[in-house]
Amino acid sequence: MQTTYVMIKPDGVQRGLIGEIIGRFERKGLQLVGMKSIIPSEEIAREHYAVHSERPFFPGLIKFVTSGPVVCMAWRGVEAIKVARNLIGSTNGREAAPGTIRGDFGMDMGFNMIHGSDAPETAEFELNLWFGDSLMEWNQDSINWVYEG
Ligand code: DAT
Ligand code: MG
Repeated sequence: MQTTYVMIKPDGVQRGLIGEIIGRFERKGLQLVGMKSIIPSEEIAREHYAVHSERPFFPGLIKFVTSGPVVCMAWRGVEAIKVARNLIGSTNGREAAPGTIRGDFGMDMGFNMIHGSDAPETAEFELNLWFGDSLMEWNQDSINWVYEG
């Protein structure tokens, strides 16, 4: 099992897409092990996007992601990191495949509504950054009808 960090960004919240987006992860069969909504501080936003700190779009990205509420989530499942990235779609909404979140609802590169960890190391870093050790351990009974083995 993997756990991945997923975050609905301020544009997704402003556009009223929280329920639509969460529903896709739920219906896929992933398990929700963390969720909260906050307005991110500049400090946490800068840490989260530290890998992009030298890029020209970095200041705008920080301003955007701290502009209003985000929904922070932790989703667990077999290969959850890749599964979540597949649900999310490629970075630019105009090029993202239909059926993905960005492909269905997005028209922009910066305003792409949602973040998902891209590797086990980044998932660990991001989950720790946003949730610390407060993830929930719980048994989801329906799991027996999600995985055969
Ligand atoms: P992703 O969110 O698909 O993992 P990323 O990690 O490369 O994409 O970039 C993080 C975010 O930064 C991305 O969701 C939107 C923004 N971004 C990336 N490249 C950009 C660019 N060339 N211009 C403006 N914003 C960009
Ligand atoms: Mg990324």
